[in-house]
Amino acid sequence: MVKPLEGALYAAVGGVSSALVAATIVYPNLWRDIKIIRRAREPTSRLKEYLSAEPPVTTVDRFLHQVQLQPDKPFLLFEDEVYTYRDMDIMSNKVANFFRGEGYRCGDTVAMLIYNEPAFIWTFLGLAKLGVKMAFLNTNLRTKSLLHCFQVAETKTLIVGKGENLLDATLEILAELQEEGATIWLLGDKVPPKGFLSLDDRVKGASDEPIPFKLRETITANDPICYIYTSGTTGLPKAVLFSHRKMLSFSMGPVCAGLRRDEIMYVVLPLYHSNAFGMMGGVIEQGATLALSRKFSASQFWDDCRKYNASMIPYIGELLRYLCLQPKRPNDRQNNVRLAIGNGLRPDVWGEFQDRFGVPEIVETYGASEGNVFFINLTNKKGSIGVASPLLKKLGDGPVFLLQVDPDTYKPIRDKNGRCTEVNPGEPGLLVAPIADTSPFDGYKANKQQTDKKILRDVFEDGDMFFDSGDLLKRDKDYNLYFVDRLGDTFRWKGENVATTEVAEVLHEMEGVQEVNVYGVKVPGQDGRAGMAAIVYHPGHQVNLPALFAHLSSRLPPYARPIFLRLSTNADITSTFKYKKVDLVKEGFDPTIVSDPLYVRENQRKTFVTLDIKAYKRIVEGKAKL
Ligand SMILES: *[C@@H]1O[C@H](CO)[C@@H](O)[C@H](O)[C@H]1NC(C)=O
Ligand SMILES: CC(=O)N[C@H]1CO[C@H](CO)[C@@H](O)[C@@H]1O
Repeated sequence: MVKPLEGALYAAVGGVSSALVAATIVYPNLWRDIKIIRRAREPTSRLKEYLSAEPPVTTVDRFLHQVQLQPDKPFLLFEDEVYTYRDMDIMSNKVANFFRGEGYRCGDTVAMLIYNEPAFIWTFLGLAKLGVKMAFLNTNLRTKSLLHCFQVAETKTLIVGKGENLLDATLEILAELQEEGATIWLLGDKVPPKGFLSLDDRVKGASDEPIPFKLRETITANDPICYIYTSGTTGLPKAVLFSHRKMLSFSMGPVCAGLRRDEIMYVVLPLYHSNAFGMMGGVIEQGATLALSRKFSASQFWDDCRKYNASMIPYIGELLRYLCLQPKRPNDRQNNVRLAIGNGLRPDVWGEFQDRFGVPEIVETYGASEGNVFFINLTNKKGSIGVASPLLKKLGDGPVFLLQVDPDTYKPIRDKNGRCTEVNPGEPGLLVAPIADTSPFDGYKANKQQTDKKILRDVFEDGDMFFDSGDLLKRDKDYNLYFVDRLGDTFRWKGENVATTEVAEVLHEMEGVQEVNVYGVKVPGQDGRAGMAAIVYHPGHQVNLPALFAHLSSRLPPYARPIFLRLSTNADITSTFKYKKVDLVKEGFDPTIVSDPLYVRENQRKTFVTLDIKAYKRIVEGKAKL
């Protein structure tokens, strides 16, 4: 496990040696731990150095350092375009000078709604050169959720990237944005519709003079570099304060995994998520090259890896699974990818992926964008996300704990003194990490209530404070950690977190809906959970399934739209809802178990159709597209 660690403790390990040999007899995991320490030591002390400088060394400083060192080195490959470090520097200077002229200053915020494209990166770099923060809006969001994300950022500026969908999504909320007095910039050479201004023209004409450092010299390590949105345990997405400290620690992930200057990392995940954004930080940190795709295409993926000569690929679990589901091709193993790094890889895909595509190493990490824990598997334990051993703890890794939880309430179990208890090896427990100066929890912007909800107090003694990850993990007797599941009101589907309460809110807008309970059900052969909505209608109400389908499609991003419906007239499934959820989840979508009528989404026919035993079988056998 590697966290924002205290590097000095690692340095101490170098000198000790023979005494430790004796220690392996009593502590058999010693060599493993030493291997981890070796691999993490250098990046860890680098991180510490950056953070302790005043003002701290930030990602922008690291970028400028690389520009000086290797201006002509390609930094970004996108489709058939190549941008060197110098190109990106010039473009970002133009962006910065333009916004500077418009009066933007250190501490201001600009929202951006942009797919992966070069402009994402130079706009980010340009604004960061001024110390202006960005709010990265999720390009899947529409209407109320999108507007909400813009509003919490407390900005008056929105930059919209290329792509019809983004334009449409913005047009849908244009009136509300204008009411807030927002200026809306459009990227690309399209003539902007009424209400939008063209940014490219302005930026092209701007000066490319370097930006004086003093414009951002007041930045501290805990200031946000950007806001990244997460759908947490309740309702609408929350804006995570993604600090410079966190950006630098995330950047060290690929560094720990050995990313070299001469290597190319191929990123297909959206840059507005912390995962891909942090990876880009790693590329900058090492002065390597980033190959970027607008979006993920399973059939195109390996051709692109070959085209770019990529040697490192970030993933989320589902991504590697989709690659494995592609028809086999004779050139599957012809690629230069030596390492995949990411999170959420399930053990059943791990081996298959490595064998089929000949990828020698997988580095599994764990870390939520808002969390204060970050693990990285630097051992060799299939399926493990990292190690939290007593030795590593002593050497400066922040401690983490797995707590017993009540399966009905999803809350930690407290003993008669109100204290929590750790689980035994092999048992799933709630991951918590103490909140400290070196592992702060920055919380969510303008949402004290949600921030407080993620803090667990009086866990082992009065007044202590822990970050509540909301994730169930287990550890084996050798202190390897394994991800088990997300707890409570969110579940993962297609690599995104679905907030059940947000889906429920949208369903409640439909006429005739009396009660709703949204949860995720396990589907064999699929990662995460498929969304299911149990709905109770007012007595006598006729359900209009196509209308329900249309409503969900217009209000929710694709991954959040329920796959299954369970319609009931029996109001008492709601009276004890909280506890009932556990049973509902258990019953799943099996029509032989569930007595209420069940329906499944039919995207082609734009409605829900009856889920009978035949349809159920097709899904379980992996023959139906969900
Ligand atoms: C591909 O990248 C590797 C480094 O990962 C490098 O050694 C090799 O020369 C590159 N091949 C080509 C054709 O550029
Ligand atoms: C960096 C590292 O050692 N990663 C390992 C994580 O676990 C897998 C599964 O055994 C190994 O293949 C990786 O090498």
